[in-house]
Amino acid sequence: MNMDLLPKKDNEKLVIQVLQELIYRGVKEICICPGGRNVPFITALEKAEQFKLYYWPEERSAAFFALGRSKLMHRPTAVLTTSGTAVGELLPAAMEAYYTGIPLILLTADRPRRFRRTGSPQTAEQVGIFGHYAVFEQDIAAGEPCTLQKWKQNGAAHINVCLEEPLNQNFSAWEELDNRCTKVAHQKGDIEAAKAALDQFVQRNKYPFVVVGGLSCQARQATVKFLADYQAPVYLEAASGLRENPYLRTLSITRGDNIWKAAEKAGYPIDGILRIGSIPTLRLWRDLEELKGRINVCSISELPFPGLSWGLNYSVSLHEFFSVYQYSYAINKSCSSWLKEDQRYQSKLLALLQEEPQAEASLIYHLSKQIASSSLVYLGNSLPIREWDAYATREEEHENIFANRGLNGIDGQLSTFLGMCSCRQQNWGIMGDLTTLYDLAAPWILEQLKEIDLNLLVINNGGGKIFAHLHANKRVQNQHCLRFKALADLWNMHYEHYTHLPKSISYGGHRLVEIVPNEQATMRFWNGIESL
Ligand SMILES: Cc1ncc(C[n+]2csc(CCOP(=O)(O)OP(=O)(O)O)c2C)c(N)n1
Repeated sequence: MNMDLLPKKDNEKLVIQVLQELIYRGVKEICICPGGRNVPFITALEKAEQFKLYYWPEERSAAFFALGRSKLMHRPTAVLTTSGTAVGELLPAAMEAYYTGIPLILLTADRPRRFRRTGSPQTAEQVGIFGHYAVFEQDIAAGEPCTLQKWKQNGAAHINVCLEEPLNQNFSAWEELDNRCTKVAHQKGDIEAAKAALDQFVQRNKYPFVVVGGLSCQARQATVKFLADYQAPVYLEAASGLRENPYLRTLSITRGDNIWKAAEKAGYPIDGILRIGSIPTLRLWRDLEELKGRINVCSISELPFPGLSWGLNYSVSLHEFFSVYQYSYAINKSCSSWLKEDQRYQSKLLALLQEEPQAEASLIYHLSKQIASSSLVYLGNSLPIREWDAYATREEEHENIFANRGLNGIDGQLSTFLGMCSCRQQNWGIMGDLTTLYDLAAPWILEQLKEIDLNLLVINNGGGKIFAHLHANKRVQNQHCLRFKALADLWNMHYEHYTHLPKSISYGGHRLVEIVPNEQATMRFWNGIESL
């Protein structure tokens, strides 16, 4: 049999069919992780003008980078792998995509089906490998149609493509591709049910408190209008883009710790929590878990997760919902003494931040003053996002704050940040040291992002300091004395190291800025905060 002719054509048709489907679904960028089995795709893509290509030697970072691209561009990005363990490396990003509803395409090359369960080289059970975390999956071989029509772009879609040998071949059929892209009909959710739930919430609760988590840009304006009408005290997380919103300043509670006690002391015993947007980082949200039956909770968000083992979530387009929701009740009880107390806390906090400039919180505060408000700021888990929420300046309106808060992982953070960087604005990523160590291969891509400037700030507090408050055993923190200059050198990044922040941190090119807080100052700061 002439091995060259038939399979060659089959692979060509199959690959082109899949790429055509990606174009229909709006994919414009593909992260290629080369291997043997995905050669037909690579050969085809090298000829294609329809896609921007990124080349990665490592799949986990590639998938998180693709997730960042999808977040930035509001369209799916694909990551292409070879067969075997390469496929498994995509799981963490798929998990994050699932909980944040970000569209991501996992395009995995596979060996032909007859090799399944044989233990034959580089043959894994790739179908079903992502379990829950592929909201759509298709396993295809030559002669079978590829369609993502049923995929709602609400998480990862897995396309597993079985390719026959020979894999090395030329492609001829590019001119046949159709460059049109189909529009996804985003589900609106049950707006009536959400209205009824919110009506009930506002009528029922005398002392409501609103927590706003991450919001899409589109949702913000209508949400602000509702909050300004509602006049309930509100905690605005940085990822909402509303933290410093001038229309909400007079309603905004800024102290995130001790909320229950502070409210009660000020004569405002919270009886209901209204959550808008993604699951909050705020401690209060975790406390709620224990308060079942004692507090009313209503969640309105774009995602289908209640974020508690109890309580209902109404999943709607926030823009559409708040554009039509008519608020027509009056809250009985004023929260002005709580707000006044909160303002007093703010002034004392500012004094403490000035007093301890080398404490970690103060470094974040000073950084936030230096970062232009138009910048994209990506906050790593876990202290950077919490510290920014609590201590960043409120004088600058930072609206472009991003993080991966689907599962709060410390993996893939640098890659997601790099995926979100663009030439449109300054790009600042703020990461913990273990978070940085987790994603050491991420800066691989910098060489392919030559035209983009960015500052990667590593807050090196010598381990997982988030655990300092939780565990007596210091080993839990994985303490270390590592410095990050070698990482900057490896990836040709400019390197700077600070214990005090200078008046202004340089920006331009690719920079790794290591910031080392003073442990004693941080301790003094914490003691100071507790006594405020
Ligand atoms: C993939 C993953 N593994 C483990 C954890 C648990 N975890 C949460 S925070 C943290 C330590 C983070 O340390 P670092 O990046 O230095 O940040 P810091 O706490 O000092 O701000 C760990 C291991 C996680 N969130 N994600």
